Amino acid sequence: MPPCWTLSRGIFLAYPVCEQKDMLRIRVLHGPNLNLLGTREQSIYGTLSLGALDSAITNLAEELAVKVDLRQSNSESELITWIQEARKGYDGIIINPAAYTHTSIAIRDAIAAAGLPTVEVHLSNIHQREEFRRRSYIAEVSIGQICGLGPIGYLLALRGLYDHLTASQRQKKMSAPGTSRRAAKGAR
Ligand code: CA2
Repeated sequence: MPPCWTLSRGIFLAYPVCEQKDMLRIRVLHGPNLNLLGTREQSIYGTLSLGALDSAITNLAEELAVKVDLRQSNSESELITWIQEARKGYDGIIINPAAYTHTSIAIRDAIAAAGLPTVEVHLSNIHQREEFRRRSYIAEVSIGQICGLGPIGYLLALRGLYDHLTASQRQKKMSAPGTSRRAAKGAR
């Protein structure tokens, strides 16, 4: 984390931007077998390892001053627990549920219950492959789905979710009682 400090109301705060109270927090979840990225099936999933993909996501998150929490699991139950827990302390979710995309009503229900803006990501184009991959239980509870663009899809998801969340933050500030349009923009 680069040493980055924040200026608030004319005072330099003595903690890094990554600990700012109002910093957006996004949980990024990778589903089953994605720990194998870069080792097999490179013609479908590419050559990048999961570690390298996570580093690219972390770099962009730092650029956007967003806190990301990255996790991978082969267990449906663990993914569900992480989605449920995200309700406390996270603003949004990016998820590649991998094969659970096409089978898991439980993950779908967990996302719906968490009520957090969620973006579904797939490395491959699930609509261009076997018939069974076209069905996503996750799409209906997501604000968007990105597929077929490889690892860049995660970065686009992060930018898209960031835009979505900052737009809602701005809207909340504008509609807060006693907040005029000018005041919400920070005008004196
Ligand atoms: O394209 C995607 O990202 C998928 O979510 C990947 C899943 C697949 O079941 C979905 O239909 C689409 C599979 C992940 C398996 O990842 C591997 C990576 C390297 C080697 C073997 C498997």
